[in-house]
Amino acid sequence: MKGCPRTIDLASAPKSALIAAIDPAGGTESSFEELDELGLLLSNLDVPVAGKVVQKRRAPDPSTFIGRGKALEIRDFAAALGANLLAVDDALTPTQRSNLEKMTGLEVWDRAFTIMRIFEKRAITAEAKLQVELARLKYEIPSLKGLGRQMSRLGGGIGTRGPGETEFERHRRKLERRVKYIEKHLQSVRKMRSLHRYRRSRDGIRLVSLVGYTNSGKSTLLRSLAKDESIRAEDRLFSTLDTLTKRVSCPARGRSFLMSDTVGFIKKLPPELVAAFRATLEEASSADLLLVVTDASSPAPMENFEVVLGTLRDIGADEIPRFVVLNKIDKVSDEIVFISSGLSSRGEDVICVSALTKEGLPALLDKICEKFEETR
Ligand SMILES: Nc1nc2c(ncn2[C@@H]2O[C@H](COP(=O)(O)OP(=O)(O)OP(=O)(O)O)[C@@H](O)[C@H]2O)c(=O)[nH]1
Ligand SMILES: [Mg+2]
Repeated sequence: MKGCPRTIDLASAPKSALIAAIDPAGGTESSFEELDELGLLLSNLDVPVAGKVVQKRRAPDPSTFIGRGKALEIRDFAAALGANLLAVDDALTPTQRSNLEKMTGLEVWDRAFTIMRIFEKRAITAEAKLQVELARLKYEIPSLKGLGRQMSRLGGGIGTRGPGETEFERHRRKLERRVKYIEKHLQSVRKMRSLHRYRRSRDGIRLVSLVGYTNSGKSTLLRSLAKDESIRAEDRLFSTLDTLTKRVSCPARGRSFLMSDTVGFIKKLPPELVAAFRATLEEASSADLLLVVTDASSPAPMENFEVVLGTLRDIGADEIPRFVVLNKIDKVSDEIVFISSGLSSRGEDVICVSALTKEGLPALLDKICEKFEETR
């Protein structure tokens, strides 16, 4: 049933995708590059990209997003390439998605849905699974409301409810009950976490939180600093979905503190996911110090840093003292000076490291301890 929550069936996952975006500047080189990240998101779901489409438009078309003519072109392009999925690098309304599906004959995902599928694939713990389910329900319910209204027009006379509406309404109410149940459960997780934080702060234990773009090297940094090889770090997006806290020692100064790793950020992170992961993200927003881990070797480190700052603002963590940890310096050379001076000129305190080769880590540890000694 189109528009209903789509359960994940990896066996029937799309075989190849066309990716599309609109660009007010007119299908420029950079708008094609923008699509690279959507391609990377899809490759994390093992969906290869068959082709890219950029449509020059000042604003999205309210009913088809990309425009009717372009949608029909996409239908033919997909048939020629054998693609069976259209992924759009933006948020689609339920109407846009359903119209695009009808016009192209393809399954249609927007960027938020693509990101949620990766989260679904990565979620292992019960808490992560519940948080992803909550985000997915919140994302899907509005499209059911639209469909309920459409169905009520079929078969329903004046003042009566159509048979379709009754069915959709019943389904929607069931999903809303599930939302309430999950929210109640996550509320108790938040209370428990808040109690732990209260005890930690009462006992004078400092907490450093690692935040940053996905795949920037947060888990690798925690693994190196906490000297714990069991911490998983992988070259894939959203590897970490749960908060993991470890003790880190600074032998030179004879002190230690806690360091926590958490879920990574990305451009246009769906608000439903940010809201659902509140219990996890609160660990970052209650830290004494943030390390904003930034991948110096990524195609757009400054842009990624901006995205992270935006998300920190959304979760109320932008006022917490922070250092920018410019990571993966073993992979770059001249760019480091350029990026770090760009960040410093904005008033950021920058430290260059390689979490992998451990270059710069003693200086980072020292700087953290010095900061805590200043504010004792
Ligand atoms: N060359 C190099 N690779 C690094 C460095 N730090 C991390 N990596 C690699 O980058 C990839 C991602 O590292 P993670 O530590 O999993 O990144 P993350 O920020 O925790 O990613 P998510 O949990 O997915 O958000 C892995 O393949 C790491 O080996 C570094 O300093 N140098
Ligand atoms: Mg990680």
